[in-house]
Amino acid sequence: MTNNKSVLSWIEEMKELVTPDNVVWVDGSAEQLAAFKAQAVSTGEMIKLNEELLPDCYLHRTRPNDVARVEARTFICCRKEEDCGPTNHWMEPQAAYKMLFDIARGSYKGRTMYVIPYSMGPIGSPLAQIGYEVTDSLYVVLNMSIMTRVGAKVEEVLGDSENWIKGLHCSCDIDPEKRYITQFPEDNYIISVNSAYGGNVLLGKKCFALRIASYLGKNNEWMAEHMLILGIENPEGETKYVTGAFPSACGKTNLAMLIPPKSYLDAGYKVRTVGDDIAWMRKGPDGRLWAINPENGFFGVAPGTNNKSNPNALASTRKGTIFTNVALNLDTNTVWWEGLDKNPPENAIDWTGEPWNGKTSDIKGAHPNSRFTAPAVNCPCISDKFNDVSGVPISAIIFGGRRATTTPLVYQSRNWNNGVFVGSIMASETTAAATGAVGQLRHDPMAMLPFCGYHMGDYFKHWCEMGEILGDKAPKIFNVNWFRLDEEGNFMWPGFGDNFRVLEWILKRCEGKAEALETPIGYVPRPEDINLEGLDMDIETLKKILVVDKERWTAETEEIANYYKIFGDKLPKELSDELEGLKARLAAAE
Ligand code: GTP
Ligand code: SPV
Ligand code: MN
Repeated sequence: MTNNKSVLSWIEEMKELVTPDNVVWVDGSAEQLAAFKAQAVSTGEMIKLNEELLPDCYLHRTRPNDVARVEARTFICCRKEEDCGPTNHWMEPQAAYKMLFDIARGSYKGRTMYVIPYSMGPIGSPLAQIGYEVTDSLYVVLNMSIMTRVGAKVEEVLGDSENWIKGLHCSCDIDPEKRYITQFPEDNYIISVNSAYGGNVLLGKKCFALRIASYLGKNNEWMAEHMLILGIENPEGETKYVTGAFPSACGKTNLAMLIPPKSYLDAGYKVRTVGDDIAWMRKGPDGRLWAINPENGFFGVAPGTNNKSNPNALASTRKGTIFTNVALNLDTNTVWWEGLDKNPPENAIDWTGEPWNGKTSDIKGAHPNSRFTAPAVNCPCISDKFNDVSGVPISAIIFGGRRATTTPLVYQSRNWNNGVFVGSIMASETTAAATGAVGQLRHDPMAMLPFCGYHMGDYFKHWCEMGEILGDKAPKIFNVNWFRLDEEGNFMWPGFGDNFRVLEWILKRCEGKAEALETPIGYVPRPEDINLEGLDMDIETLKKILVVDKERWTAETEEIANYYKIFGDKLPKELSDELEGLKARLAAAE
């Protein structure tokens, strides 16, 4: 426990508000964690899985109405409504505090208040930030203990500083009508009530590391992004790092842990994972952009994860992992989800807690947004720079979405501002990671639509400013799309490990060693520039997914012009100029 006055006085305030029966300070020790797990098992909050097959692993089920982020109930509570912007929901801070404190008041009665001191980023990194989360959920405590660095060491580093983020979580009745996920960027404050689903309640993750941190970054020349970070080691032993921003459930975890095709492995290429969801980046002493992963674990999508699609992710979940909303195999006391293997259990319990026969049932055993919370140290390909306080230097930034048409497999932007434009016009089909319809195309600039803690127009401006700060040392910016469909609705690109073929072209472009065609949208590889060795794919299909279709892109520019209107005079001139440039190049094209 700390002597920090600002911490102690806030904890007192919280105690008076939520009136717990007792208070437990999370110290991060193995003994305390073991006791928490035993307690969660004794109350049924978690189910202990087969200790031989899945040592120290647990299953948890949330309420069926509480399985994903709720964007409609997520609010940015800044003083001026105009600072929140058209893509966020706003609540006036004083009114919000009152309403939320009314919901929170007395809600820990008969319960324990857990106080979690945590660090986002390696403890002691100049890029790391400290938070306190108060919660009445052991599930939250145990997940935070995997996803962040928790405990006494964090408090030592904080000392008596007032520079930390407040987070209050109250489970209440898990009432969806009273569910609110709120961030107060000007007060470094987060309040989340009536949910127990990861993205809504692991307050270090989206609430702090993206919404609050993006605001902090804007004011202090750094960036908090919804990005994976990976290292690619070439046969000469040099490692280059790239980041990638794809919307929720669009392939960050998969790309971050990919295994290159055999010919590359034989040649000596290796991929190393630094992060799978969030990157904090700032200019380093050498002028380049350096990134850290503020997290300490992976909160990954379970369905579709298997030994072929992502063996590294699967291996990461074999010990010390919490599974949420997957099926329970009663014969083996292990877990199962759609796409794990072709052998669903017959004697099982589905994610809602009902008996389930995977061979005969036509309902799903696992929720489409079921997740694993796995320690990063479990990952067979974790980078040796994972805990490096300086982070890693970034050579390329990759944007990407889920687009059945229009966007080619890969293209390179013309320069930094054009790259910011490419990020700003991202559109992607919605997924089960948030509540609401799935498969609907929507704009999701830089994959930050649900996560930007301030006005998206100011965010675009911040990106342009970072380009000025970095100058000619700025990473090159690319866009990818693994999700092009043919007429029958099949993916045209094999994806997963074969995405390495695209990464190779990207890195070569950064070094000036690969050819490309200049098109109106940017530089696209010629079909022969992508290595298809060992892949059962004909060059005609590749040609099709590299095409930049003038008519579709002309229609797209009209769509973008329309979308840009919502930003009003907050749209940076750099981006309206880029749009005009694209229109002109399309008009001049054959
Ligand atoms: P969040 O954790 O929600 O931010 O998601 P994420 O971006 O890390 O997504 P993840 O890597 O877990 O991918 C989610 C879904 O995309 C899974 O259903 C994958 O099977 C699918 N996916 C990932 N990579 C590819 C790919 O290269 N091709 C295809 N077709 N599907 C992919
Ligand atoms: C996402 O939805 O982008 C996630 C999962 O990474 S959550 O933590 O729920 O936000
Ligand atoms: Mn995410």
